[in-house]
Amino acid sequence: MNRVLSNQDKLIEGIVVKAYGGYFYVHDGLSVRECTLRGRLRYRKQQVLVGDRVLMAPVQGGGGVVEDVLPRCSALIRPAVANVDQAIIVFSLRDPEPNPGLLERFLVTAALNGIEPVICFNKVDLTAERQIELVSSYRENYNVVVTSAKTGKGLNLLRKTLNGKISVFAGPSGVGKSTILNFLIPGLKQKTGEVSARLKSGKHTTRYIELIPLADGGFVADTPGFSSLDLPDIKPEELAGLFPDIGNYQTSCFFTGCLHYKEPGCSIKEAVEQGKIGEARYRQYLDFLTQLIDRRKY
Ligand SMILES: Nc1nc2c(ncn2[C@@H]2O[C@H](COP(=O)(O)OP(=O)(O)O)[C@@H](O)[C@H]2O)c(=O)[nH]1
Ligand SMILES: [Mg+2]
Ligand SMILES: [Zn+2]
Repeated sequence: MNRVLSNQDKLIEGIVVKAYGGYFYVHDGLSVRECTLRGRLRYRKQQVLVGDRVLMAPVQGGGGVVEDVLPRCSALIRPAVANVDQAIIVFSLRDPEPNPGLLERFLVTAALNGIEPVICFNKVDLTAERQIELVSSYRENYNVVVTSAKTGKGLNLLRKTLNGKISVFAGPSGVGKSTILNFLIPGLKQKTGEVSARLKSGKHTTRYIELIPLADGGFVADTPGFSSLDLPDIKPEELAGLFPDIGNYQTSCFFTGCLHYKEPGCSIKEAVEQGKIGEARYRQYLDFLTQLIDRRKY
């Protein structure tokens, strides 16, 4: 079979790990090349983001030209990273105490962005008996890792979870995100134990996001993605699909616009009554649902 030779044959696939000063730094599995963009890419509405998988024409001397951007699987807005596979949502079991409402907002936000959430319960060295129940309740529906950045417990499992994927860390401040990242990425030296005064005052610091390659493959965004957040703008009828335990319970009332609230004969309410869907999760669902409905009234 005759194949038409073209420039495409010389292109190398890589991933943008940093964008800075008009250059795009592309990791091709072996090295990082400083690349410019082919002209037509510069004028696209959709910017090339860190995390984008690209086709690059290498240039002698180690540089390259980005010729094409491969289709994105996802794009986060803050931080602006494309193709994030998973969000490691870190909460400490103590100091500070976990805030389930905030955790649920992270989970729903990740689902909305098409990003797989992994819950990391840190500071297990400080844990009290009563929190074991909390951990196991999330285990039913989510990938959960229990860690201590102090004793090292669970961190190898966390490392395996990051393998081959693009991950961002998220979670409130003080839970141990930086300590964990420092452990996983030798030489990173993130500041720990202090709450940034600038972040507290609500100002955004200009920060260049960078993907750090992990020794076993995969990348971690060098800065925690988001630390506190509002419930995103979700259509009330789409909310149930973002709760895996409720959304996986695909039954007839999903096709009739049922909000699983006051509707008679709702099969989700039935499942809750029969103990097939956890009551706390259902209450959380109703709490978010009423917030979303209230928003639409104004
Ligand atoms: N006991 C205990 N302390 C931890 C653990 N992980 C982090 N810390 C401490 O918690 C504080 C906040 O950690 P930091 O990594 O800065 O949290 P971040 O705000 O989420 O980045 C620091 O004083 C850490 O030493 C842990 O697993 N156990
Ligand atoms: Mg930190
Ligand atoms: Zn229903």
